[in-house]
Amino acid sequence: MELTDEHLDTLAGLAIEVPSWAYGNSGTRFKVFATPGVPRDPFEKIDDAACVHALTGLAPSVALHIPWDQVDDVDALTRHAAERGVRIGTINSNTFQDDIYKLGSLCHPDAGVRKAAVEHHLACIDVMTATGSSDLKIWLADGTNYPGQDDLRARQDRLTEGLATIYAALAPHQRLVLEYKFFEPAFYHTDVPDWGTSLTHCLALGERARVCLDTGHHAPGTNIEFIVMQLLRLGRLGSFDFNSRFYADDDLIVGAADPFQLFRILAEVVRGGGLEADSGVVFMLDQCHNIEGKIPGQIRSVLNVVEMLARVLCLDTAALAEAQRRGDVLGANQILMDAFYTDVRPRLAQWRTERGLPADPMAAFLASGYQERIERERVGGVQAGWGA
Ligand code: AOS
Ligand code: ZN
Ligand code: ZN
Repeated sequence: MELTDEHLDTLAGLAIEVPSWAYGNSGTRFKVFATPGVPRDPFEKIDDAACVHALTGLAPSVALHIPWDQVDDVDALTRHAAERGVRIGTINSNTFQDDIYKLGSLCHPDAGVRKAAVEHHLACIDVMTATGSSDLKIWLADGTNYPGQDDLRARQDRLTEGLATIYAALAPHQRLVLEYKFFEPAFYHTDVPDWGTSLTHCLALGERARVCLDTGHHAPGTNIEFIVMQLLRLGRLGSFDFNSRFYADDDLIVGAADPFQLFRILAEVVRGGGLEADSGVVFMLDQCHNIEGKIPGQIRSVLNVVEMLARVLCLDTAALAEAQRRGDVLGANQILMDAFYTDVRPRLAQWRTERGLPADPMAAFLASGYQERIERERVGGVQAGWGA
């Protein structure tokens, strides 16, 4: 099927949240390469995010990480975002960079460390209230490296208690989104390793607790679209952290490593109602651009998501359902593959022009002079995570 006007209306409602940390320098434990022009503070990260939104029309909000994006005047940052045509989105907590968290945070054996971790989350909720953000995203680096190092079950009990205290502090319109990850930085066990564990905690917490699915956080070969289907079916998919991976948590550009996997994931999103306004599913990027340009990396990511979603919308769902009913194995598969192989790019370029946007946002960025200007004006930009 071709892209219809109705499909394009659906795409116009798409909102892809960008992460503030994508605009700073990042790297591996071997080396962080400095990129000229990277932001010196959270205000400049917002500026770069606004540039991505201005060129794509699909990235209206920016996720912050606290304390990386902590500023003295949160109201000023919120106003700055509005002036630039974007808003502040998900607030990500951080209990993995301070020495006290060496053995964990909410699961730590010491009650004093657990208290500090809870207090950090309460401070994040204060930021949410000031910025008007509705989601608190918790990704915990908690885990152990050696069997016997700590009591696995006691750590779950501590986690339950800590999360309950944080959840109780949320305002009625605010949500807690719990991200899982199968390993790293801990290598023997992780306290929230999978969607089952995250979901179990969310169900215990209440209606406003949901699972965050980071596409890079699964063992190789995991059927991620099945997890998407199940969480949507249960009404507990809170957000995506989109990225792609070849090996571990690579945080590469979404759709770069395995475009077909992104198609399959988005097909389940559409099938499960995840695009509906009331679905409560936030589409966020969680990426680092270690060797490529930061802003072009984000533009490419936004375009990859919209392009793959457009292909999903080309799926002839009626024909697919009929083929499935007939038990036509190869026929059904072909209908799905036909959608995947549809070239939607010319129509999307035209659509952007119709919306007053550049047909080719990447080319428009390169021609805009923005990169040259920030390279001139910003000296001493920061490493992702250590700004402000
Ligand atoms: C960590 O692996 C998770 O993906 C986090 O969502 C995120 O990448 C981190 O908090 C940002 O550094
Ligand atoms: Zn993530
Ligand atoms: Zn990750």
